[in-house]
Amino acid sequence: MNNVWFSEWRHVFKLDPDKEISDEMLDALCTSGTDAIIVGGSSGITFENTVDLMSRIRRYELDCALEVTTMEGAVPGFDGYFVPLVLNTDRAEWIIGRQIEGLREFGSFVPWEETAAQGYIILNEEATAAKVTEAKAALDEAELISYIQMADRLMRLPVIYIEYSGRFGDMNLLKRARDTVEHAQLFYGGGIDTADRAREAAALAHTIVVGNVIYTDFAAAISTVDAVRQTK
Ligand code: 1GP
Repeated sequence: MNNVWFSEWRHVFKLDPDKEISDEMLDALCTSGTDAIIVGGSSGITFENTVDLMSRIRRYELDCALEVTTMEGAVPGFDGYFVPLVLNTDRAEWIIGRQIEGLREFGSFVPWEETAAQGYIILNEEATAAKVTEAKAALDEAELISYIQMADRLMRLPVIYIEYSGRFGDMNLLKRARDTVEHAQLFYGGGIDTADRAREAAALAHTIVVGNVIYTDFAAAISTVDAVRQTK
């Protein structure tokens, strides 16, 4: 794994600009010991709600990165930027098409040192991102390994993101992904809603991403931080 701005991250909270979060909750998240906050979501992202959330998080001393998924939500001022490429879709617009459009518009403003592509492999067909991108989520083990080899060895993407958003994933597949990855930092996200699940996923992925449970069971979300701290 390369030494990049996110290479030390083990635990990350993902906050959705389209969802409400109180100052008290944001304070608890940002002082929980998590390594970073990623701002991102699949719908309802605007310049205004993204700037608003960024400026509230920036009061705290932790990394805050934006996952750029729309032109409207491309906001300057974050510590880092991720550009997702959805690998397991046949629709080229989600692999490089929209990213090219974004670069035509904003290419000269991109802080390249703090910007990284994420190779998304979406494995929950019910996830909004899977529906929007028409991801082929039902990959078997052999197919998954081919995607990992493509992303890790051929494309040399810095991040491979195993995405089960909304559902806890198949840890056997995650293990195969981990066994296959040689260069990329392996992110896992999806359905981490207890300390045990956080521990299980963090034992395999380099970085785990905790999202939805923040909005449904806040205490459980906070408990995932310590759980990851206890794993290597
Ligand atoms: C979503 O991977 C993240 O992009 C986290 O998933 O919301 O299911 O925790 P959850």
